Amino acid sequence: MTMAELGTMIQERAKVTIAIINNGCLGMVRQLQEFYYGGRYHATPLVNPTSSRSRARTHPRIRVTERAGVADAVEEAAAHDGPVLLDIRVEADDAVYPMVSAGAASIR
Ligand SMILES: Cc1ncc(C[n+]2csc(CCOP(=O)(O)OP(=O)(O)O)c2C)c(N)n1
Repeated sequence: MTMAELGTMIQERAKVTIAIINNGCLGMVRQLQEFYYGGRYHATPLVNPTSSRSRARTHPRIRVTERAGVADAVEEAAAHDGPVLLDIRVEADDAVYPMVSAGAASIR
């Protein structure tokens, strides 16, 4: 239901690249579970639907698993005359800052 633009870009053969910074989880919620709930992770890891979905619907899908591969992948995507999905795998446990804890104000 989300990312309907994937379907549109395939249908229209649009020369569009979507890059997913794929941490394999609901990162913000995972981070709260890490810092405030002792790393008791629940319902945050994702079997990422983008992989199977893109295999079925986009050509090509380029998966990047090493930092060194990013530049080549971007060039490959740019050279392709049509839609591309860049699936850039990153670590799940990289935290994002600043963070606002649950119930706190975002401005002090
Ligand atoms: C409709 C709705 N449900 C739940 C949430 C709570 N929520 C905030 S961030 C988040 C996880 C987001 O994960 P992802 O989109 O993969 O981004 P990441 O944090 O990993 O960068 C959730 C579930 C929300 N903001 N909106």
